[in-house]
Amino acid sequence: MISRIDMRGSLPANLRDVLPRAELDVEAALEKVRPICDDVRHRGVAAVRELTARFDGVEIATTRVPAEAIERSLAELDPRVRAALEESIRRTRLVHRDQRRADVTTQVVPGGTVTERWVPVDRVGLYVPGGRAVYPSSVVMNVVPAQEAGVPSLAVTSPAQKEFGGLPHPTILAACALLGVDEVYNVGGAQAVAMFAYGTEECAPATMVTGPGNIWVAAAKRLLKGRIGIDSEAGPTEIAILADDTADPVHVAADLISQAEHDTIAAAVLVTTSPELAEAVEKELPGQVSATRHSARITEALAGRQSGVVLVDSLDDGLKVVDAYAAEHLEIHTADAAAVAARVRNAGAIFVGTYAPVSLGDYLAGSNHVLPTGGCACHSGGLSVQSFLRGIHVVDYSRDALARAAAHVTVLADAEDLPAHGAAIRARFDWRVPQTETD
Ligand code: HSO
Ligand code: ZN
Repeated sequence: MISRIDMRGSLPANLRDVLPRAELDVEAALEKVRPICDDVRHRGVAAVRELTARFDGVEIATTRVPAEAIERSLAELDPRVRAALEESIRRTRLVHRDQRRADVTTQVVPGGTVTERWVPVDRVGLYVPGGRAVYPSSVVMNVVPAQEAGVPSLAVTSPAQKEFGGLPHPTILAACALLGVDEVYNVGGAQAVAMFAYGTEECAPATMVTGPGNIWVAAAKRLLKGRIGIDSEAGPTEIAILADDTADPVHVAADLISQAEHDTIAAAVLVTTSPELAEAVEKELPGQVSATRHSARITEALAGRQSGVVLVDSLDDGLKVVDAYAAEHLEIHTADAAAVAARVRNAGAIFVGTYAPVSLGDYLAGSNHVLPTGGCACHSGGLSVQSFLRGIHVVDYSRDALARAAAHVTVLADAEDLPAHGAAIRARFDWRVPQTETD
């Protein structure tokens, strides 16, 4: 059901290349997405409506979800789902509120300061997947950090669903209502990203778009970034588990399955020092898989070349492997899991020990579940308040402070053959370079 990769003996030099990983050909999708984005750019809402009919199979009269529909979804929401969403929002808000950075002023020289001022982007479009994956939890994970960053204008979009009369899934609308978001669109796919990038008659352009989506959303983000800010291009979800012989195979199997449930191309990777654990997990998987609803999808994900059980000689090697893999989610099931977790360098999020499974993080840990996939965790972090802020350097120098910098600036400007740069300083001092006093 899941393949094995034996790395005992010595680790391969090209670790990153030999580890199982899904290949998502976003480049190939770019060519298909380009005409879609151009169409939205030139024909606005008419194009969005036609594309929605073509790709989502539903005719929509308008792209903006009416306020009554949002309110109705909340009124009709199962009270248990409402309570769970409210607790998810509360915990996520607690964590993200603490992420807000203070502005920092550095006194560089007497009379010369640089302040880093954190300013939220003006307007964000938040993409929430629909279709097979309907994730109201992703509304929480996108909206809360944007709100805590102080973004003044915020819109959510999620694909039109045929069975809900062309509106997004009602639980998504209800989650928007709980978060106080009243600007919601029933648009999905590449056309949603283009709608936010260019704006339409019904939707003002946004400065940034965030949130996970399918390959078309990822391709549109890649195509339009620059025109619009983006978070990472989300790929299929991944779980890696680093385990030793203290791990419980029942938990390990359950957690691998839990993320394989997302997609036939989701990745589940176990890295272990214990051949006995590997065997026990392999034995445990089929029973748990067949007992669960989406067993066909999960079987495909576990059997795919993106998933596997990796055997290593030592925890040190295991750490090298998980660092090379840079998983979206990494669970640590070892003795002294916290100490092992502290040594990890690359992961979107780390889940420590038996009682912190990824599914807790997906909904209710307080952490964010929009995380880097495809190895991007070696250079990027997950969605956070910081994702919606820009640090603006505010430079404030007095006449004296500039005078004391003038000689160095002109020397460097001349060294770069940019004499007008130096002249801009001299213009303030009767076209002379003031003498630099040594402080
Ligand atoms: N594990 C997914 C997020 C999610 N899980 C939403 C359940 N719902 C990607 O981090
Ligand atoms: Zn999940």
